[in-house]
Amino acid sequence: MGFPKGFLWGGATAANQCEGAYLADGKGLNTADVMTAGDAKTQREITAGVVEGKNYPSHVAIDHYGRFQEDIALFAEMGFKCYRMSINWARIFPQGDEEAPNEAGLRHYDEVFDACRKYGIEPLVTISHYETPLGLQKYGSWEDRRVVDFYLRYCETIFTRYKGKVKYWLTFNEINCMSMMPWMAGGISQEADEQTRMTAAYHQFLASAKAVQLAHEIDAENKVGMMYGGMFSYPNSCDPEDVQANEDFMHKMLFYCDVQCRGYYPAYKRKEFERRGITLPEKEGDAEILRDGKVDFLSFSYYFTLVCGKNSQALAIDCGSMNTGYTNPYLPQTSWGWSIDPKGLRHVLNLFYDRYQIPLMVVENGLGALDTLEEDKSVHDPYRIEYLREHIKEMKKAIEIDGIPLMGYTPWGCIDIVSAGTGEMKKRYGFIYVDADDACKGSLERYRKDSFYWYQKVIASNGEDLE
Ligand code: BGP
Repeated sequence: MGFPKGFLWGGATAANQCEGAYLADGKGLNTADVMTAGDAKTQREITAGVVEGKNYPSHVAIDHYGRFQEDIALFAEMGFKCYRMSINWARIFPQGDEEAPNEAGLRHYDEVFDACRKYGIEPLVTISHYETPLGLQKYGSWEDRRVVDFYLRYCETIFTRYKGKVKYWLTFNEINCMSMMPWMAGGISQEADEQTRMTAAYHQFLASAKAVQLAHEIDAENKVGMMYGGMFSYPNSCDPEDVQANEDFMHKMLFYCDVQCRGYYPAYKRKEFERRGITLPEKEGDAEILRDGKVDFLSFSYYFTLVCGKNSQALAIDCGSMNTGYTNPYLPQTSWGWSIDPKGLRHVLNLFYDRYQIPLMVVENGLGALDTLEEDKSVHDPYRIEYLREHIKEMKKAIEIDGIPLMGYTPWGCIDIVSAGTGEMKKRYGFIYVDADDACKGSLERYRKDSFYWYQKVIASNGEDLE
């Protein structure tokens, strides 16, 4: 019983949140590079280009670009079987629309993947993780169908270059965030209307479906997944109106999974578009592309659950947090107001498996918290161990009791990195502490937290030893 042999225990990062070196070796600007740091009460600012004197966390981050050998050695010390990371698109195509790739960028990731494989760590590569090249703004980014072809040129380049080194891919990070954070999700204005956001999402679905087929053609070993940003809610009461309102909220999110796992737009979404006068830029042959480009597995992030009801607020992420107007009185919250709901993870695994009957992977989970670096450079984070332990217990039940085919688990921010939602370093997730403040200033030295040693035991025992 327990976790299957070969379960992909590991950890996750994203290039724009850890690499830094934002202009090194020919890299172009991406959407993250013009987002300033904010905090739990101050929205990150999106500037037109880089403005002198403002704090852009992606520019230095934790210098994973220069320190990846040391970092991957630490991941290997924990016993990682898998490292989820992203390729920074603008390192490979600096403007996004070049004919030829940037060799220096390709060489960097050759070295990263060689380092992983040296330790027997499987890379799990997010092709686009909130890092759309800023150069694509000249086309209106994902609103323009030509960006589909630029994305596929990028995919063909990396699928071919890293054939034999990488076989697990994710097409877009949290693709459903196009509805709440279009700038991060695809370089679409935060003020864009629903028609624009749905047009951009449509093009990303096409791109994802074509990438799945291309990946299989280039290497039959390739497994390509989608990645859903964990928006899961419970109805505020058994009042049928609350139940319906919750269903409506979940439909707004789950349709992203329906399209990529079933291969077509669900009827409830088509009807909504009719009511709202939203039209999709569908062309001859598109339906077959979506049908033939279904993903091999579904991956998702899971941090919290929400509550929705008949008086829910509009769908909106505010300073990195989703506020529906309701909170769950049965659940504690983190310092950033995210509910802590381990049992919800088993519920969600069953929701997805019941809906799609394909393998699943939890590629983000973790506790963002204020950690303290002690005089002796130790970090005591029992709260993080507790959070992860309880979620791992629920994954185990999903496997043992519900028969869910769970592929792996890559907790988020396996090393302290920049928060996407707030741009802070102080919201720490890592098993490894990084000496950097919110301006990414500090020694950048790495220190093992107590959770580092705990997770090492979890992996060594294949999830049996959780104490
Ligand atoms: C998800 C992103 C990750 C990561 C995570 C944690 O939305 O996929 O990039 O940032 O959220 O959120 P935050 O960093 O805002 O605490």
